[in-house]
Parts: sequence; C-alpha cells; structure tokens
Amino acid sequence: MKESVDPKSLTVLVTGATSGFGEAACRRFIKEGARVVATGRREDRLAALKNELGARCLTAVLDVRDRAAVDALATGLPPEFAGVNVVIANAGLALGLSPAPQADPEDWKTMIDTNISGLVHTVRAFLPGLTARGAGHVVLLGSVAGDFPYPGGNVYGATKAFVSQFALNLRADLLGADVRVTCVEPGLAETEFSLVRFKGDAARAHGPYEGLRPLTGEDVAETIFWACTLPRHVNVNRLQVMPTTQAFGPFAFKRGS
Ligand code: NDP
Ligand code: 8X3
Repeated sequence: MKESVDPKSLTVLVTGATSGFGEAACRRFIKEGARVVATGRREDRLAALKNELGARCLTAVLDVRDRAAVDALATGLPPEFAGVNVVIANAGLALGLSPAPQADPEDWKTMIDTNISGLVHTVRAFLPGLTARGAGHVVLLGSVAGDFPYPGGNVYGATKAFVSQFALNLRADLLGADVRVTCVEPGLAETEFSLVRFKGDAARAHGPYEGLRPLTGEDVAETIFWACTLPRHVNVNRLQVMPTTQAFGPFAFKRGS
C-alpha cells in the first residue's frame, strides 16, 4: 500500500515477549528491520530471544505490575532504543475458569493488577515520549472475552472490556497528537495462555484447542504488524479476530425457576 510505514523506522516496545503473541510480534518486527525492546519476567526466555534475534533486539526483565520498574525502563533505555514509537502492551493472563462464587480472589487480584494496572502503567510511562516524537502507535491486547461473556470468564473478561474501552478513550485524548491506538481482540489462540489459566495442567490446557485449528501467535503478530505499518492517516481502532472455526453461542436460560 502507498505510504505504508517503513518497519525499519520503528522501535517497538513489547511487554510479555517471552511467549505467545509477544514473542511472535518481536520476531515479526525484527524480520522486517525494526528495533525491538522485548520484556517479560522470565530471564531465560529473554536470553534465548536475544540470542535468536541479535543486535536489533534489546531485552529487559520487567514485571508490568511494578510501576517504578516500568517507569525506569521508559526513561532509562540506551540511545539506540530510546526512540520507542510503537508500544505493544500485551502482557496479560487469565487465571482459573471457576464461577464467581468459587473463584480465588487472589487470582482476580493478579488479573486486575496485570491486565489493567500493568497495562495502564506501561502506556502511561511511554506516552510522553510517544507524543513528543509523534508518529507513534499504542497497541493493546484485548480479547473477545471483553466483548462476549462466557461462564467462568468473570474477572478476566472484565479486564479485557477495560482494555477495549481504555483504547477508545486514549484515542479521544490523543486526537491531534499523531499517536495511533489499536486494540487487538483475538479469539481462541494456542499459546501458553491456557497452560497459565489452568496452572500448569497440560492435559486440561490442551482441551480448548482439541479438534479445531486455533489462531497462533504468528497469526496475531501479523495483525499487529499490519495495523502498525498501515499509512499514518489510517487508525484501526479495534481489531477482532477469531479462528474460522469459532463463533457465537445462543443465550442461556434457566428453565423451571
Ligand atoms: P502467553 O501466556 O503465551 O503469554 C503471556 C505473556 O505475558 C508472557 O510473555 C508472560 O511472560 C507475560 N506476562 C504475564 N504476566 C506478566 C507480568 N506481570 N509482567 C510482565 N509480563 C507478564 O499468552 P498469550 O500470548 O496468548 O497472551 C498475550 C495477551 O493476549 C494476554 O494479554 C492475553 O490475555 C491476550 N489474549 C490471549 C488469547 C489467547 O487465546 N491466547 C486471546 C485473546 C487475548 P512472563 O511470564 O515471562 O512474565
Ligand atoms: C482469550 C480468549 O475466549 O479464552 O482471551 O477468553 S478466551
């Protein structure tokens, strides 16, 4: 497409780069010549990624729940990586699938602290730089779980509804600032997501993907890359993407009550 953004002009900050969408996004942007700051908590994964992706990849251990650490990263990057113009706030998780009365309140807190507080810390820390430099882009990872309720999705889905609305509210605040905002909202995707949700129970984690072809990390990375390289006058607000073999259920009714 004419006037597409040259990926070589991009310095991309990725949270949750040690697995799934974040890791695939790092590979996708590096392949096209971008610089990437890859972050996450697992140091061994970051070291392997750095080894694979080379000099245009900088890695940093980061827990997005630690606001001071997020701020320190944003203000302390070395000169070659300091001009971040794309922020991919991807770090997030679901914990458990229990109905609300049985759900673990600690799991709820972890999801809120990561998917909401961690995400807003990340965006807030990098926004001054993005607006000062212009030609910026914030990509947030929402989910179809933020649009469509399902049993056991309680707090996880609600955190993703927050992400989607936060993206639109950012658009309102950033009008005229030359910073684009996109909320990417995937459906079922096979990453480590279910392994985390089911706390390491591999057999249970495989269940959601059995007998169908889910999205992959690469599929989602491609949609992120596409949105980020569209001509600058085009802003994708929300991008909902599902496997072809996923759709919607009917309303549920409790009869005999
Ligand atoms: P993965 O579990 O494969 O990856 C999640 C990433 O988030 C990991 O790199 C993990 O790294 C990181 N992370 C988790 N907690 C923290 C934290 N406190 N600080 C920093 N990093 C953290 O899952 P996905 O790639 O599938 O998920 C990525 C995002 O996409 C999440 O926000 C998820 O909710 C969302 N999503 C996933 C879908 C799916 O079906 N897979 C569908 C729709 C949305 P580490 O543990 O090393 O810190
Ligand atoms: C992940 C998709 O449907 O498992 O956000 O909640 S779902």
